[in-house]
Amino acid sequence: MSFTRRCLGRSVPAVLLIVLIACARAPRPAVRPEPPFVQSMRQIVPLPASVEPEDGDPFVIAEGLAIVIAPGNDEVRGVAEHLRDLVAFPAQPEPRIEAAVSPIPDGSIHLSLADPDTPRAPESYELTITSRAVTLTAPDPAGLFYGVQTLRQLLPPALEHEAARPFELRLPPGRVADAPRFAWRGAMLDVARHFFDVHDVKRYIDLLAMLKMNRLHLHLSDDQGWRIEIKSWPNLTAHGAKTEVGGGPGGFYTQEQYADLVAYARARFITIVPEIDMPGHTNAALSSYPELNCDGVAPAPYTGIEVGFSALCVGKEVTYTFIEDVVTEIAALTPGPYFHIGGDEVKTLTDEQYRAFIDRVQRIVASAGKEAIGWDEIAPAPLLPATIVQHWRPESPLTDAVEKGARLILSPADRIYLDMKYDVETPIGLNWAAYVEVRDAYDWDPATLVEDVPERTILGVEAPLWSETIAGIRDIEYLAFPRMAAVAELGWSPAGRRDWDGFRARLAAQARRWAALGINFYRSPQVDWRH
Ligand code: TNX
Repeated sequence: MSFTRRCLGRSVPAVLLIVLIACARAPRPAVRPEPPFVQSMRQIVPLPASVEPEDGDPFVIAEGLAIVIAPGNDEVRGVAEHLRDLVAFPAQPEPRIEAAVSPIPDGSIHLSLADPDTPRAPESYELTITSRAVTLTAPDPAGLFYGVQTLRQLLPPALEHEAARPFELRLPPGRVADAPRFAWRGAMLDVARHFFDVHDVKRYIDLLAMLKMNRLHLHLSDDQGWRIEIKSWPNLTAHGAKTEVGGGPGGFYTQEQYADLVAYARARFITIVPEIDMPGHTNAALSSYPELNCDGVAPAPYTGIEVGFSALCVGKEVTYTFIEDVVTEIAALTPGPYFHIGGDEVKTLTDEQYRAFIDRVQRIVASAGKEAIGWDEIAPAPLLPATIVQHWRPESPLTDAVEKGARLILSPADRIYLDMKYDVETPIGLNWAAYVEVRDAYDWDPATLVEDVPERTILGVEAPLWSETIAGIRDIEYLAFPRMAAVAELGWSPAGRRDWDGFRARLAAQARRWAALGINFYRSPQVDWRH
């Protein structure tokens, strides 16, 4: 029997076989190189404050491209290198980075810090593209970095493939003037319920940076595992890191690895916010050190997903020695100004005990030179002026926090908890707060979410990704994308300019780039991904 018949089965009629064989032998059309393709300026996510596309010729990135910068600023050079790596053609000379020359030579990309005497919003940028040159100006290196992220979305998606690119890179002419709405555009990753290694966290950082996000909050401890080396309390990792939900091997970051993550994020203008959750969510610590328990008996490690059963012994002095050591060691590795103390879901303490504990721990954090952040349960406790409250429970009252002058981060669980399933079919995730489709994540306004909370008290938004049900970067990507793009836009774009239909269309235009990057994103039926 012929190969074709064996493969297709005995019942294939002979006529059909002839047609199939003829087609297989027909000469193929010559492979044509991809035509030079120019992206639209109207597809940028998050939506810029102002976009003015122009008619005219594109800017062509040719061999020998120069990226021109003012000398003497390492962060600006870092941004130029990031851009160079993005546009470098494999197997061709790298674009040059040159010290500023005047006038700017034709065919170059010019990055410059704006004159400090002209006031501009922090992290803002202005980008002008003509067929002659690209100029990007910002008041700070972060703004330049965000301008480069905009440039990235104006380059062909195929650029993201690591293979050689046989076509020119073209940028559409026009002007973008842009600035973020909120200072806090955050994501939180729970590395405690399941552990994610340095490689996975760096990948997450790369994806956040692309969306102009600027905070990554790491939930470093919980009942199921302790994830950062503390040299003065070594059993936290020798014992407390070896578990995770479902009984997997767990893991932890050495202090060197944590410092490496902090530096990697910083080079992408992302501040790491470390969280040690307390007094609850502490079974891993309690299991590692019997003296932290009121009865002096260490509980067994925990690999389930219940919450609220554990608490540090708030009446013992050793508890505060422990906290001071932990906070001091982590603070020393963390250049960012924040330290998250958790404070959520404590079911075994009286209100009085809880409030006294939160009061004392904020002072420890302040002595280590950091501003404390806590989940919204801390609102009724005495708060230091610098303390930030993170809203998460859809019904939680925030008047307490606002009256005390606290700044707020908004993470409403029924809108931007990325561990919520999209719908009943979603194979991973939880649904205690809601099913959260892309539109639910996008279609609300931070300024009107909670009554009587003025916009000036809102630092911004943050999307937590709890990891009870997820185990690797593919799961992270599936739950985070596309909803992270919605969160980025809530945090970045002016309220009056954005709407669901516009977002939906711009989101669809991201699909090719995300696919080229290998992102395992959820193809929500709410978005027409073919565009
Ligand atoms: C609530 S949000 C928690 C977490 C869980 C999460 C699951 C918060 C402060 N506490 O401990 O992982 O729900 O969605």
